[in-house]
Amino acid sequence: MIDERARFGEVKKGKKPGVQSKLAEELYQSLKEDVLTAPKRVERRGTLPCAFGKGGTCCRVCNMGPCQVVEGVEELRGVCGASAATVVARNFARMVAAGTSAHSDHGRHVAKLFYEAVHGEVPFEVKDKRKLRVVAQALGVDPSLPEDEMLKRMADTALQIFSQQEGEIVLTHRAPKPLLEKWRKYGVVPRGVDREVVELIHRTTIGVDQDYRNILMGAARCSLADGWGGSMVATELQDLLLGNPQPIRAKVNIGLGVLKPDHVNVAVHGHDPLLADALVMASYDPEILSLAKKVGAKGINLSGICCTGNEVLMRKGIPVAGSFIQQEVAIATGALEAVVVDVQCIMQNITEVARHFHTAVITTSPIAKMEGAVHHPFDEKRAIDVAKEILKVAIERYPQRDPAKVRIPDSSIDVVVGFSHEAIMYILGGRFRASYKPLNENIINGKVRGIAAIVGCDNYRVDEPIQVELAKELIANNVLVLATGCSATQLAIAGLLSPEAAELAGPGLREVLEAVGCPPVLHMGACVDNSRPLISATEIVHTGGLGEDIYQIPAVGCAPQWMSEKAVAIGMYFVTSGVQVVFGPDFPTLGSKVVTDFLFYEIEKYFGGSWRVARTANEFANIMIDRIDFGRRNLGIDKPKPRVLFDMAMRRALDSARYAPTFHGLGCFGPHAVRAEEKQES
Ligand code: BF8
Repeated sequence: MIDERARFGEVKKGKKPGVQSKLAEELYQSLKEDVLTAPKRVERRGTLPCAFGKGGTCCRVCNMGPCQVVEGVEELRGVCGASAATVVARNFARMVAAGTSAHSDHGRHVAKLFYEAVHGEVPFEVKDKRKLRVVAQALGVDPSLPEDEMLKRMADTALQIFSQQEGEIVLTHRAPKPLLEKWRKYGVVPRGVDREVVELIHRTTIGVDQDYRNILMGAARCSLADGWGGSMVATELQDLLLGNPQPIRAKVNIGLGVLKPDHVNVAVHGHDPLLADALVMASYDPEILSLAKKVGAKGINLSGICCTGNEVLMRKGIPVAGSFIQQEVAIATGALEAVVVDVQCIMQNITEVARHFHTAVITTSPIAKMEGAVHHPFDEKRAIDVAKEILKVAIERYPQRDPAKVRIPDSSIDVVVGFSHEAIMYILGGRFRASYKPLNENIINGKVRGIAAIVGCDNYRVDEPIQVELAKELIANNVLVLATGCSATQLAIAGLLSPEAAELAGPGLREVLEAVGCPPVLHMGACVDNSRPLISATEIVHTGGLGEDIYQIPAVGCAPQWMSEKAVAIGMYFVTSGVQVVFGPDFPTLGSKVVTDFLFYEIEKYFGGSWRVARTANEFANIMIDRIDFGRRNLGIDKPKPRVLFDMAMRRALDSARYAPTFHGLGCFGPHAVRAEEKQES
């Protein structure tokens, strides 16, 4: 265990930590020696991360410590007697609570905005009327109510998901029934997001829950409040307010086309798409354009970083400049007038890099201020006005740009993004019969071996883009890849989000992709949108032929360079939903064998999912393909034989289930209802 931990953070000879690409290396090299960047900080720290902290065996929940504990050594328990298992489980659970709180505070913000929008208090309105009634049903609101009343009830229910003290978060009822019943049996159905987070923090304080299994089941419950609660609210209501992503062409990478030398360049960075959306609209405002022209620029050019970038990429086709580990290099181009940040994954160090350029770092959230930044609070009530004020700050910086410092490489990449779970239904199911049936059939007949989600962060302690090699290996083995977050950006930059990349796929997958013109890696959005693959998995189950529960689908997930606590919460809700999740290049419980065994093996008996750890792309691919093949064997679809998906009796049973107005999966209530709704719109 200790050896495994100690290997993390080692940088191979000739490699640079956190750089991961030639382009980033060149941009970093262009900086003066005295600019302290994150890769330099990794090198200058000169030490590997603390082995106790890494393995989860440092306890600092009281002032008798910090206690560094060692499993199996009686003298090296905590002062209070806490065992390594207790300490490791507590630390893991606290990561889940922190990650859940981050996604859910974001979700609450969106729910509050939705409430204000339907009560006419903010200038936002529902854009996606088609999805509206599906979400209403998922929230337990009667979709046949008059729209005004339905919207108000939806807003109340969405807020209640956070504040509810008892009962079950209603969105968990979207899960396949057998899974929901397991959650009920083991007492992990979340009651309300706030309650689960507060309780988990409480039970992991000094002298409360000391049974590692009980703590980890608490973490499971809290994580479900994230995936099937806070995150799902964020995704679904953002889709309603800002539009449901649909496949769209765009550009990524730090390069010409993403950044424009003759424009005022503004990067949006963080996670909240609301301000970014307003900035997009404000960038076309005649007053703003005329101000930009006055300072000699041709206009305003927006790009994105991290998950705010993914949000505007998915919905508007605004280019993404980079992932988490590219936030400094974007500034190092010398061509950014402003980086507008909201919340999460914004490194404190960007102000250090920005101060060597003319770039303004503009904070906009009252809960996320930074030293060295300009604070300009976002107010949804005057969204466009605030966005214009922010753009004016950027415009003022344009004349200060030093042409001698500008380096915009010629390296942008074309991508197709915007694969919401609904878009996948249309792309693979056909324009007039949105369905996962063709996907299921192709999994059953073996053309598509299975599905792998590559999600999560990139990490300055890692020296190679593991995701890219892994994705290539998976698609060559006929595995369809779904991606979100910074992993999606890495894969986009590697060119895997273009339909032409289908030629890298194995023959079966390639045939399916080329028939519909789809890339082999489907970008499903930001980290908070990991609720989308949950809904897709549920819909695959409901479509039929691949088991009755998510754990039976030949599907697997991974986060090869996880960095944030949010990734731990996401991983845990996937595991608790029945998915095997592979983390790398390390795992936060390796300091306790019993805790790790629980998470890697025992938990599978309860929910069907489990954790694994891998370090290289090869290790990831082996574990993930093995899991997919295991699923295929269990379903009896591992042999290449023609198979009839449904006989007529099954088909009739399925059709009657689909036409019944119950919620499941996407909350579909049958093609007739959708047609009626479309009629209404027209
Ligand atoms: O939420 S993938 S580095 S930006 S935590 Fe952060 Fe990780 Fe990127 Fe989005 Ni997610």
